[in-house]
Amino acid sequence: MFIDIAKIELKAGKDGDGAVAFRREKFEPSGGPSGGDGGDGGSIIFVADYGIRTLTDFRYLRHYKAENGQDGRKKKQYGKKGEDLRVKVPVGTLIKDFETGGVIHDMKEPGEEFVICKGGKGGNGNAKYASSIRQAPRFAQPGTKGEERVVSLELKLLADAGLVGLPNVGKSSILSILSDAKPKIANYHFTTLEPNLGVVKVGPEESFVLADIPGLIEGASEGVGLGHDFLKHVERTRVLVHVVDVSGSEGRDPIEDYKLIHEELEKYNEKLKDKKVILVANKMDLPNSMDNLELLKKEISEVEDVIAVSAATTEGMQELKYRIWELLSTLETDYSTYDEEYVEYIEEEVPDFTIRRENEDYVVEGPLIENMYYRTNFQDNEQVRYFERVLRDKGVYDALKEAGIEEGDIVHIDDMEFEYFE
Ligand SMILES: Nc1nc2c(ncn2[C@@H]2O[C@H](COP(=O)(O)OP(=O)(O)OP(=O)(O)O)[C@@H](O)[C@H]2O)c(=O)[nH]1
Ligand SMILES: [Mg+2]
Repeated sequence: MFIDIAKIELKAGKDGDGAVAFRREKFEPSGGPSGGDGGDGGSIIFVADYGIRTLTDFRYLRHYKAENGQDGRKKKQYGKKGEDLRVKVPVGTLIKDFETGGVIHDMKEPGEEFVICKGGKGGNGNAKYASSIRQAPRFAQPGTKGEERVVSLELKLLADAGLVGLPNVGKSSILSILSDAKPKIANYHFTTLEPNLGVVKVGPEESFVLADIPGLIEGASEGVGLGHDFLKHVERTRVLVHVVDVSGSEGRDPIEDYKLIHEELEKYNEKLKDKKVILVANKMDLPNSMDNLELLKKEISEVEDVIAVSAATTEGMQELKYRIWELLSTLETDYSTYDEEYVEYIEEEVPDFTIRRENEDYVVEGPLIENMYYRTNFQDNEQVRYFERVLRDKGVYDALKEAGIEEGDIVHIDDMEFEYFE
């Protein structure tokens, strides 16, 4: 099985901080608190899209970041929300936690959206903290960080189109020109012993998977030669790219060759005869090819198209690429997701704070502390009191007591030290 894998790093937007502001009005000299809330940070959202067939692009673009929210402003104006970042992934992509390998989500529904990283929540402005006893709050809530994650994307690659034909007709040569694959190419039969898969890029976001299987010979459907075992790959493709040596350089007749392979395919699986076929007349650079091409076109009418190419000069290769793509676009995608047993991803609860001992002292850490701490002005008594109140409300004091703290012990919060008093 061929699996496309990409590791990417994602970072949702941080929210904007709340604002501290006071209204100044003619008839209300003291003014009221008017700081607006910060805008939420943008989230990162995966979108399952049929147009994308592989994870190739994720190997080059590894970092994704959604926009930050803007800070709140005066006059209760909210900060602007950060723009969400939508990232298209192929239908069937498995999103795994990079560390544990656990499956976070299976993008199996076309068009489906999944929020992988939530943006930070906008902080409240001081207007939100006004109350009958605290009429002029001088603090605003800091915003929280956006989620960050490292994930791996995995996709079982299924070939969209399969190259079939007799040995030595140039299948691997064609694959090597159209795709990123580097198959072995040589002038003898059965150079290719195992199927090769390559990703063919068609546009900035469009690509398809092309497979090259070992050459087929008469009796392949009954197991003669090498091709038989690999015909199952061909069964699952949507388009067959049937290659013949149109020059007949090995003393063969391209029309007979086409028929021979066509019959073998049909014998192997009845359904194969219903597959759309593009007939590739390769080796156009060699003598006799022009005449043979005419005969081929006249004789064989059941194919979608006959395309004359030369893998040696690359003539016609672009046309072939677009023709395969065009045909694929008209056909339903028969995707299937991973069938492998997979490990469930268990989300780790991140506690608001943790307490640990460092020698005789106590250290309080965690997102709650970080978020509060970096926006509190410790010169301002009111803000300090608010900070303390949040610590108390969130259970930091209780937790310290539980950890055995006593009067006069030292508590570290970030780079600050406090003496503990009841
Ligand atoms: N002159 C000429 N030679 C070609 C062309 N395409 C392929 N060849 C040559 O034909 C030989 C066979 O090419 P491969 O691409 O290995 O053929 P294949 O169909 O993959 O062969 P198997 O893997 O053995 O089934 C090589 O020597 C190629 O260089 C072409 O368009 N013109
Ligand atoms: Mg080959």
